Amino acid sequence: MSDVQNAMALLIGSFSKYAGREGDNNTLSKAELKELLHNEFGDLLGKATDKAAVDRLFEGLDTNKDNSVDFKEFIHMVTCLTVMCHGHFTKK
Ligand SMILES: [Ca+2]
Ligand SMILES: [Ca+2]
Repeated sequence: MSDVQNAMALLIGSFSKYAGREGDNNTLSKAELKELLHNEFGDLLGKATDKAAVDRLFEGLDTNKDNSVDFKEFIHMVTCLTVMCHGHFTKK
């Protein structure tokens, strides 16, 4: 697999790992999202794992308001963060 294909597979695998912890295997509950943020994005998001911050982020990500974060909603956050990182690393 190419690096990009590998990255895609890793994202799908990571999402599934957390989504499968409770309730629906295909979506993240708030608790699952918190775990994922804490373990996978810890240093990148800084204090984003505070309860209030997780509540805000969860509501922002859950665009169809079904009280869970599906893969499409999750990948939107990853895309935004990746664009931010890219901007940071390419700053002159
Ligand atoms: Ca779940
Ligand atoms: Ca949702």
